[in-house]
Amino acid sequence: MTVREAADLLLKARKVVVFTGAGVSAESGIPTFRDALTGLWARFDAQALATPEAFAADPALVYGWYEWRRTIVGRARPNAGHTAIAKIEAAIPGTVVVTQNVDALHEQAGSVSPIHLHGSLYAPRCSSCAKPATPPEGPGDEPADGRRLTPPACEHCGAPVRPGVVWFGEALPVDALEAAVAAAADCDLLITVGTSGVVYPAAEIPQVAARFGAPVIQVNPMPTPLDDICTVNLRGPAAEVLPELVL
Ligand code: BJW
Ligand code: ZN
Repeated sequence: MTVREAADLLLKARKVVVFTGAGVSAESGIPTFRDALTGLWARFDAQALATPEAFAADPALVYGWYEWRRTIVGRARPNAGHTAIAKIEAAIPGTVVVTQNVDALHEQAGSVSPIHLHGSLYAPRCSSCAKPATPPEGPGDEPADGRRLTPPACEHCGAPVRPGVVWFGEALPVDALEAAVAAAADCDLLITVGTSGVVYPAAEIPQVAARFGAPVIQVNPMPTPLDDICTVNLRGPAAEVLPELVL
């Protein structure tokens, strides 16, 4: 199927779920996780940085790494892919954006209340009492002393503040996951953009839509394990393909 045939599916849809991963922000200059060479997990050890055990063992290493990530994200701007998604949302009121990303580029492009399945770099919280910590202002400063940065102490209980993201082995926010599953089960079109589809339970979202009979459009330059459930596989970068879908 071509982009035009995919665009026809979109024209007919009334309840759309747009499910995004790191690839949608790649052209904004934010590294993905699993792309060869440039992906974060090609250069850094996920077990040493993105697990609760890693934070417990070395809070400054983990906190500093996330502040470095926040610096990159804070300087990035939404690209034509984020803008096209906001355009879909404006044109089709029953659109729900579900993202695995911890940046805020969907919001900056005009998407209203995207569901963040894996949390946000802008929602730090206490690692012990879980109360929200004061969000840092503006882009983070590059941590001095390599990337290590001692986390601030919680103002309620004194425990270290942690990034408000979902690490491996942690449960996803229940409300977010339930809302995403419900939207996927109820939609009449799901568009999956820039995700490798290997991280669960998030990768269930497009599969739920397909199981409930909705067509699935995938936008990704590379094949993924989701290819087989997709009605249309559009192989290309999000910032080029998505604007063609919403012409
Ligand atoms: C472009 C592009 C362009 C490039 N345009 N596209 C079932 C089976 C096996 C394992 C599990 C399972 N169920 C659970 C697990 C364990 C684990 C898991 O899934 N592991 C697998 C990796 C093996 N899952 C978990 O641990 C989850 N928690 C959990 O299951 O809890 C259970 C529990 C229940 C109750 C109580 C307690 C526990 C949590 C997962 C958390 C994931 N966290 C991360 C880090 C977030 C914070 C941070 O930012 O550091 O989330 S990992 C990382 O992967 C991040 C992402 O959101 C996530 C998904 O990655 P994404 O977005 O797909 O990026 P990439 O890089 O993988 O792919 C990019 C794609 O873009 C590629 O396809 C490119 O081709 C494409 N692309 N340029 C369009 N221009
Ligand atoms: Zn606390």
